[in-house]
Amino acid sequence: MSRRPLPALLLLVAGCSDDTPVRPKATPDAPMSAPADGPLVLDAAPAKPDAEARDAPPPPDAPPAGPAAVILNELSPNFVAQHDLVELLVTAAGTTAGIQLEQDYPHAPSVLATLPDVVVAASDIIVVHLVPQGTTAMAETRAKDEISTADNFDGAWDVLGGGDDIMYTDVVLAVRAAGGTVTSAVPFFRSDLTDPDTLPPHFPADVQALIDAGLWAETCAPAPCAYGGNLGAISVDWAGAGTSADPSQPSGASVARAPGGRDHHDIADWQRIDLADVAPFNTYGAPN
Ligand SMILES: [Ca+2]
Ligand SMILES: [Ca+2]
Ligand SMILES: [Ca+2]
Repeated sequence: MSRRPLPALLLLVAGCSDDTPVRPKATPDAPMSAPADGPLVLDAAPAKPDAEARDAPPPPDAPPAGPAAVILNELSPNFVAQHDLVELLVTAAGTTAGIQLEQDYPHAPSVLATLPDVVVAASDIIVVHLVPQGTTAMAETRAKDEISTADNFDGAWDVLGGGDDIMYTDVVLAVRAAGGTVTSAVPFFRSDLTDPDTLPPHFPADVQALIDAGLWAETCAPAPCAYGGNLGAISVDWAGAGTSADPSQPSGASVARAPGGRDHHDIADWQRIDLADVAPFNTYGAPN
């Protein structure tokens, strides 16, 4: 009885040995079928189409449900008739609903603008028109080039701010997320203000508060911050900011973040206003 299965095993062994050479044949056949399957790979795509079908809905249909994040990107606090502009750079896609731009943070924050529900993409640019009455600026919610007026920027989302402008002095501007948290704040400084009577008394403490909160990565010396110290060296000097949006004229000089959206929370994030520079003196509505 046991002898019969033995020959069977031998046959199997023999078969295996016969298959061994078959393997190399299979390997060569693989490449043979590969080119032929090339197009089939595209057909194998039936699996891909499904994947695409899954991905298809998200991009077009699913607007980023979460809140967007923005940082100050370019501005001038000294426009004629208080029609100040504030350019924001989107750092995280989503909706801008409820994001607020404030000044005098944190001792007495006042809202300059509350952004509407606009779904933006990362790297998008938003231009907030403060004190828009008297200008041709109109708000957009569907596309950056939705409305064309003399004051709208085709390359940016135009948003209308409130009736207050930015004080051209030493002041902290902040961005508050819809959830209530201040996500970004920058201390701006006028190096041309020397009369003690013109210096905003709360500014030094505001800057110290930013540093203590981790919103500004500079250090006052001596600490805490005071006008007698290095306040002017660790704040963003916007002395010389222009009075118009004309990019070809010195009157259109803006204070702008470094190209690429550098955001290390220090003065190196910002470019100094240099009126010796040739035009353009600002890049409102476009990358810096
Ligand atoms: Ca102003
Ligand atoms: Ca626009
Ligand atoms: Ca710009």
